Amino acid sequence: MEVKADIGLIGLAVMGQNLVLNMNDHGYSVAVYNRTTSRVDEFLKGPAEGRKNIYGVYSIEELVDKLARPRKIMLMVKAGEVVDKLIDSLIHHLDKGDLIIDGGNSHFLDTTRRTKELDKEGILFIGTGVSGGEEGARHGPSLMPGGNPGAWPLVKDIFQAISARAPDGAPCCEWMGEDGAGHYIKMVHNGIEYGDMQLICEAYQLMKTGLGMSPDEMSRIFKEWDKGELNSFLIEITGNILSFKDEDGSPLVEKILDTAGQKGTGKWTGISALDMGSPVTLIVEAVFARCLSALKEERVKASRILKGPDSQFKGNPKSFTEDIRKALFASKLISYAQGFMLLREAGKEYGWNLDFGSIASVWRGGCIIRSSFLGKIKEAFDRNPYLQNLLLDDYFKGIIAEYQLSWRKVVGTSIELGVSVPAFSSALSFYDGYRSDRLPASLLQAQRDYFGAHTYERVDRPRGQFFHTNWTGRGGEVSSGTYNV
Ligand code: NBP
Repeated sequence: MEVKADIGLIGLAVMGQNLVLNMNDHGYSVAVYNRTTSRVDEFLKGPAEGRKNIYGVYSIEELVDKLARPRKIMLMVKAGEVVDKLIDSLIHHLDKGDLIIDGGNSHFLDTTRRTKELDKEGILFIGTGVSGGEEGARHGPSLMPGGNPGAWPLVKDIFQAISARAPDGAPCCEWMGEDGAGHYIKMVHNGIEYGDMQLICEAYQLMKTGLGMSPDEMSRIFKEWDKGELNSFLIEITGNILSFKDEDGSPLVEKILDTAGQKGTGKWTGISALDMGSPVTLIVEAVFARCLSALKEERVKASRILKGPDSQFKGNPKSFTEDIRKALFASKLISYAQGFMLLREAGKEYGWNLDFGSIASVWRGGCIIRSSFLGKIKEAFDRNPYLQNLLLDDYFKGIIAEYQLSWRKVVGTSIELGVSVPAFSSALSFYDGYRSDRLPASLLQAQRDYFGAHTYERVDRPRGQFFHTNWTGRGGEVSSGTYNV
């Protein structure tokens, strides 16, 4: 009898190839297919050479035929239309109960649509976040699967076997929730990654322009920070990047053009936050900081025209460096608090029963934002799964209380020096807004009612009663129900 493969994979680019090798390392047999079929041969003769149980196939029909039932087929292809086209060409060959998994960076609403459409055909669907890039795919990614819950038992063993392990040995892969939940959580992961990177860059900029430190000095500082509570993949690689030398022996980082690229998941996170009215200020600032960096020519021109203060710091550099570390940690905490606020809103909006401790747990290893800090977040949600906001957890509350003077000093000093720190400062502003029992929105509501008769609620009347005032004596008494500015 012909031997059948445990799982099929379509898309032998960098992610697909490495996932296949990873699955094979864990004893799974994999049938592999790629649109450009020469890539199948290149893979079999290259990275997969000498391995047993990796089978190259050259058509969709051959792939389907090679799989044990219920069939499991993972797509690792470019996100978007390609995924729909592949699903269309697959479903005619599949039987009820077979499973398609999309491991690309698909938009969560596409995943929700695909899950529902395929469910009608009796085909199971999973949209899974895969984080950790090439290295993660090869040796253990963080996996965030969501979709049709009936599909999870079919791949749980494979997925948990190939995923990264957290420091306590737990697999960095758990079922995230229905429909697009897995891809949503991966999107927020990427948004948080934008925030983490921007915060690190602001610390770097302050040390560089404010304190006049060399890349080697900064590298030592980041390596030192990596030994403490900031311990994380991104801090670690920043330490390595800063000490990396170009061929002529000078720091490579100084030769890299300061215009940041982006692929869109940070922007998607911001759009989702705006859609749901969730104040995820730090991630959005991080996206805008990349946009501002991209205006290189305009900035160079403006730098010759627009004047700022002297950017040289005059105080004690050693204690200010420690202040920067504390500002970075406190701001990071705000970023994660906002990220989990967004997840809570999304859970309500889309009807997902999200387990926040589990989300923090699967991010502890394999992915770009992996850090010791995520262990603390998991512990906070373990202590109280209904925790409304991470800032209210005793551990995090204590950190902010202890660090906020340094944080304020860093933001204030940056403003005095004219160093742009949008993430540090928006994090602090969010903190001050969140802890305010009265915001100037009272005045704002008055303005809205003044010019547009939008009405307001009063502190001395029950919620839900709306009032309109004829502010000028000229307007009428009619309030607006539709005109919203
Ligand atoms: P790419 O995103 O570069 O996609 C290349 C693959 O898509 C190739 O196998 C290509 O086949 C296939 N493909 C294309 Br393009 N159009 C196709 C079509 N019409 N029909 C069938 N196949 C088609 O590969 P990747 O960087 O390995 O990423 C794969 C997925 O994983 C993406 O969604 C990506 O966003 C996501 N992801 C990537 C990373 C990362 O670090 N790279 C990390 C996490 C997630 P061909 O060889 O015939 O052109």
